[in-house]
Amino acid sequence: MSVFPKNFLWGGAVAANQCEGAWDVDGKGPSVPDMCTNGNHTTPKWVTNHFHPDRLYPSHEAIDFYHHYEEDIALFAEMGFNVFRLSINWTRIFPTGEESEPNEAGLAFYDKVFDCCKRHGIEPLVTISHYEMPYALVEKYNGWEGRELIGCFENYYKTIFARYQDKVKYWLTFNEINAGTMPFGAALSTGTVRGFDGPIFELPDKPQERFQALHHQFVASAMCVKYAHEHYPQFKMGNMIAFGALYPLTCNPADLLLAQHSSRSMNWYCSDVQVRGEYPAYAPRMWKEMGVELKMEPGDLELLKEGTVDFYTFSYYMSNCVSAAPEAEGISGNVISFGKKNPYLKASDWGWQIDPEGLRWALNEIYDRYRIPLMVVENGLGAFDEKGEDGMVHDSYRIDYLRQHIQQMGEAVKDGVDLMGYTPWGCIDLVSASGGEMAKRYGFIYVNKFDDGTGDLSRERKESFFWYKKVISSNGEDLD
Ligand code: BGP
Repeated sequence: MSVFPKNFLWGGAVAANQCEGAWDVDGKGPSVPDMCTNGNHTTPKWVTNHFHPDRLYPSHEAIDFYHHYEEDIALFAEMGFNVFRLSINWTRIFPTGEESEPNEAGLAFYDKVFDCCKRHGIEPLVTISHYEMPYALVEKYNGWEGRELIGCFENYYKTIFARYQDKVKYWLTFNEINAGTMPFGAALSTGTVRGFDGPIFELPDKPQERFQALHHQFVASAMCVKYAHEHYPQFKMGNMIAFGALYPLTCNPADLLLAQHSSRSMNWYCSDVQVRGEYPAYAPRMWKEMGVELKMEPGDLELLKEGTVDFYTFSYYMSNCVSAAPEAEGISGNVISFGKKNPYLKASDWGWQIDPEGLRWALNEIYDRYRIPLMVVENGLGAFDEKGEDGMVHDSYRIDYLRQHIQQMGEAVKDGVDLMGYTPWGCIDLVSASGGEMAKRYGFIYVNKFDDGTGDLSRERKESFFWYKKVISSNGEDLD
């Protein structure tokens, strides 16, 4: 007997900016990722303020989901997906974020995508803002640092809610909103990168800007949830957090306190606001120690209370250790791996420490804290894939990773966690968010597209495709 509920949502996840391409087609405007160059395993991507003619901008074509969505969704259906997490590209609907009328061609595209999902019996789960705000709003307001963004976002969600009210039921406001608590989040999430032109690692760390921007995102998210509850009672509104399981490296109480502090600032700060509807008790000291002074307007705190989410979603890839001892060995990796080496775990080629049991732990921690339904909306192994002699990618390493994580989700369900579904990341190969590369692949479906921009974009089933199909058809029981 499967431990997963009968109506469990099984599927996969993508983001518009990482898969669609067609960056300037049918009236779309440039977004922040459209201004980012490619990078690779060792060289960071750049965030640019103008196009460098000698550089490659991977979002411009990506895997061209814009023109391949029918084929791709048919492949998802073949695996048995009953949910597909995708995002709407804000700049297809409002190219600069401030038009008075939406771009009809952009709206029509998502009509076609949602209709296609429906034909295949797939429920869309839509992220309203997944790392792709209009670049024009960066230039004008320094992204979400500007309070004006709340109004721009309001026009955007009201437009898409009205248009897709009969096609979409599950919505997430901001992807990995807690990215804004970390320096790289300035480029990925808060858009506080006005004028910056350089490697993502060299972004200046400006907590004041990021935390002010986060406040605006919290208010915008709460307004959006409140509006949805009032006008579209059939909608289910979720948040989305990049959950990093953080362990004290040793039993030294100093490590324990540091782990608690880091987990608050990275994991709980944003979801405490979005689920409980208020800033946590530890927030004022955190702001003070970072030199942050938040500007709030009357009514903001009430709004946060009125716009709490119905379900909590998160990405989970790895765990990390923290240590108060500066000499403890760190882990190498890219922009979002940090912390200390866990001697009990192995890491991916990108330094992400693989920890399936950490997922069970995370699910229990989150559910104990909030007691609302949870969903794992990203999880997976970014790896170099090679085709075998038979022309197929035999990605047993990816199957192992996913199998172990699904087993641990099952344990969490047995522990009593209310888990709605699972959408592993990058169900079809796409551009990596942190590295801007194709070589870091997550998919069940291989896409012939490479870091130098070449490739005919053809799609091929990997071994994991057939494995995941079996997992879904057995409702998570058959993991062999
Ligand atoms: C999350 C993002 C995704 C995604 C994923 C994998 O942070 O929500 O957009 O890309 O991580 O990360 P990466 O692409 O850097 O491997």
